[in-house]
Amino acid sequence: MCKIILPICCLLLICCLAHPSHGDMIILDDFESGTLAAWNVTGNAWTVGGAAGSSPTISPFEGGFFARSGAPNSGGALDETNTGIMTSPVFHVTHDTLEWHAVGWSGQFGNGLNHFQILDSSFDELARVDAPLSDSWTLQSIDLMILGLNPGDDFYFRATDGNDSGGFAWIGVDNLAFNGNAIPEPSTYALFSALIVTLTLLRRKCNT
Ligand SMILES: [Ca+2]
Ligand SMILES: [Ca+2]
Repeated sequence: MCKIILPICCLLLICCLAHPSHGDMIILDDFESGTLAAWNVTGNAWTVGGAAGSSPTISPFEGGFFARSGAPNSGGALDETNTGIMTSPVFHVTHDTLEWHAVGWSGQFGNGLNHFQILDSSFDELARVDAPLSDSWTLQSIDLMILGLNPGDDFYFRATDGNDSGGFAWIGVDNLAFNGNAIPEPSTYALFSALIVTLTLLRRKCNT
């Protein structure tokens, strides 16, 4: 019996330990699908595009596409006067850090109208990050644990363009991702503990 149960327990233990570790990046959306079909979009600002149609040229941070609310000095669907909100599908906390690359403006000196938010499962705001006020991509990072979220909790990411001015009135986002430390759900810790206890008892029994 020991020859069967001991290897099984060891295998399960290895599976627990194989959980993603520090430094793993889990991309939630890099917008390479070319659409916002998975997102809830209101208003007329948000589209997914590439480098074309803007001056200065804003290229995606990664790949061929990023989400943008208008584009600098463009018209029509990419006009900076457009406003709107895009809200992510529900995400579940698996890492302690959420990060994304942001670009764009909210007035030349910052007026808070264009911003990013982390929302809880009831769509209440947990954190707000203003537009970076730059044509260059800027890494944004938030510790989800500090916001009071726990492993497995639902949350949403929202990008809002509320600025209808003719200039310095657009933002963009690319590579929304988990990073930092993986944080297993409580059930994983419970399984890990149970396996340690079982292995210890089995080793004692098998050695007698
Ligand atoms: Ca991309
Ligand atoms: Ca705008």
